[in-house]
Amino acid sequence: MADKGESAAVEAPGSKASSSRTMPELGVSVLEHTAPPSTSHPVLASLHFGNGARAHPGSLSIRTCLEMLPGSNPFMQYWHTHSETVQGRYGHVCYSCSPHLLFGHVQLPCTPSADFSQVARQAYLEIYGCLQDTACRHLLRTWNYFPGIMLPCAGRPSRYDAFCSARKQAMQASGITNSVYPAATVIGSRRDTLQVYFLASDTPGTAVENPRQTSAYDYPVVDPHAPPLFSRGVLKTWSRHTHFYVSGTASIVGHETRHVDNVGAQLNESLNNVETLVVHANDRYGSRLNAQDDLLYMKVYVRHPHDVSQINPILAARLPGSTPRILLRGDMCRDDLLVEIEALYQA
Ligand code: 3EB
Repeated sequence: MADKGESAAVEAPGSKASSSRTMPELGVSVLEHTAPPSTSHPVLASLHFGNGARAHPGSLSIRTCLEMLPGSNPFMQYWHTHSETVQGRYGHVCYSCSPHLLFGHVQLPCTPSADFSQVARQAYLEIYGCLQDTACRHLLRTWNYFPGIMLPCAGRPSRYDAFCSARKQAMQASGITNSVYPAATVIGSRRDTLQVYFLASDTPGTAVENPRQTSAYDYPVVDPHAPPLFSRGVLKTWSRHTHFYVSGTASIVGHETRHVDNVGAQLNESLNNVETLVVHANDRYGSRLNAQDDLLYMKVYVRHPHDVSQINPILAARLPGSTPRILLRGDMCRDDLLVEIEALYQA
């Protein structure tokens, strides 16, 4: 495995002679929020968006702390597996796991006056502690939401910068050295909590970087103590599915923001970035993902709610009509970004 960054070219996912005995299964169903899960398989976790969504009893149930905007199909995501799941707690982390898979959730109070660096460090120390405790050591995907993302923070330019530093410190303190960085989303919320939820496994995924974008961990002129340690995408083969977890993706080409003050052009550039990433995953790692047909959902984070009138027609033009999408109000980690997207591909 590469020490950091994009994984070395490997045999095609799925071509390995791994028996299904050793290969766990993870599938995701996206359903209208009132419908019950259509599978008899154990539910690892369910995710809810918007206020009307209901919790699913008997598994980890997570409600995203961001406001849903018009143009969303309200939906729930059920992450299901083949083996029985158990629920547990590690510090403030609530998790659901099977022997090979873990979905976790941590929420810590985070007021405007909170020592944010300390809160973020605690969250990630507990996450890595939880992973070591359960032997699902490989973080595949994280979602991170907290208030005041661009607020100056204890000598650092922003809480985002402090978050990157705290994440790295916790990683080092936990002895994580040769890890594939997870795919990640980091978005500013309007709630007084740091919310992190995450997927981990006992086997690593494959990191995929975007040829159109500088790898975030190699961005120039960032504080060497606070690099954004995430992969553009993580590819993971389960026994029956291939998943491609696409990180929060914005209108950044190379390392520079494009289309300042033009939300429509930013969205189109972000969609171009995701499509390029899928093509690159296929070319380099042998996945056979269709950028349209295998898109399970797209999430769109919007800084200014009034921009949805420009965003929805572009989504209608570029995504299949049946693809669930959800628009959430959130702030990006650069002042000049107006929109950011993330995707989950399942084949
Ligand atoms: C970017 O491309 C936009 O710090 O984990 C997107 C996804 C962004 C994840 C992170 C940051 C992170 O740099 C910002």
